[in-house]
Amino acid sequence: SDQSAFDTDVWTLTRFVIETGRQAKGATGELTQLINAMLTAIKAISSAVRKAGLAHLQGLAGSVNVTGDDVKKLDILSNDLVINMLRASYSTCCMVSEENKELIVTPKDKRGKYVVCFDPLDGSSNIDCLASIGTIFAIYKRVTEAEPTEEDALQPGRNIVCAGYALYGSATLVALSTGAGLNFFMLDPAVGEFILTERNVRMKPKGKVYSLNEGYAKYFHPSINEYLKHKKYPEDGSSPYGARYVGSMVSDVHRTIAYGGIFMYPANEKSPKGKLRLLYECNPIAFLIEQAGGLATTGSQRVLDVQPETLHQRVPFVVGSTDDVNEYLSFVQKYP
Ligand code: AMP
Ligand code: P6P
Repeated sequence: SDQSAFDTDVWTLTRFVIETGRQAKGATGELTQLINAMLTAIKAISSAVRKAGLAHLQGLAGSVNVTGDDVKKLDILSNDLVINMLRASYSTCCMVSEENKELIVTPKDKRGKYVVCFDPLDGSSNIDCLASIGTIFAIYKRVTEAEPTEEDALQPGRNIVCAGYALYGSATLVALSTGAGLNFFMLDPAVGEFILTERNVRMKPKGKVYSLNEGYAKYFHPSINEYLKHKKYPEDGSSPYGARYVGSMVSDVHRTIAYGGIFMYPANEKSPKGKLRLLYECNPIAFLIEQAGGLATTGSQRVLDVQPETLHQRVPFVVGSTDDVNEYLSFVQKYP
């Protein structure tokens, strides 16, 4: 309630990032600047998402994005916010967005040493039914010297310097890691700041929930359907798993981190590489899941070890509690 004691020494995300920046030897403050610019964009997106119905931001904007999804107005607004805030932070040399087919090169006079791959509003097909949606990003150091090129963005996820997601759910949460563990922050709309709520989040080694779109069962590889059969009719006397699927990845992933279990978007006959994009959906989430002690695999290799070839490439994606992901991998072995 508003009568609760006012914390006069509160850990905001801005303060947290400044603190970790001060502890980083030789840091110039550029990454801190970049993270805080992303947070400003996220606060503005959160505000727009919560006003969408009132501000007539819902509904098709009449175009489709590079991967053929109908683009809704909030998508465009979110994309513009992220690009403009990051560009104004003087810390990026180029960016990759789900909404832009080509690499977004930062104007010379505004360039810095970082590359940001982001999905400004993931799960946007859920906007009109008010299901939770999210923003996902991964930050890398550039690898080229002069003009930025796609090479700067086509780095394996193990090179990530910082990654995070925002979840616009019943509250607005940011999950963030710069490689020293995963931290959760909740937006206090009264102050307009994200407050540290959980430090160094650790996932359960095994959960009780599986999460995937079983509407594709007809097209799944046998290893998937055999694994699901084991979850529903366990022969070893253990209890069957529950099923949860929002269809908005940030929601499904956040629940998997918070409660344990497994989230899957595997390949299927109709999408031989699955649906989720490596650079701005799978790599950032895989980085965060590993920071929380979980696993992230394509089914044949660690997600963070995939060498990207194109900006919008897709990979099969299975993440979650170590025991659950390893159990799935045992079915991949058993049913090659
Ligand atoms: P900078 O010179 O500020 O771009 O930082 C150089 C390196 O120091 C970054 O690439 C990070 O590895 C580390 N670093 C800088 N700022 C932070 C921060 N706020 N939190 C964690 N690590 C940081
Ligand atoms: P399907 C949303 O469009 C998204 O990109 C992810 O957020 C989500 O996990 C997936 O697609 C849902 O796809 O095929 O189950 O509707």
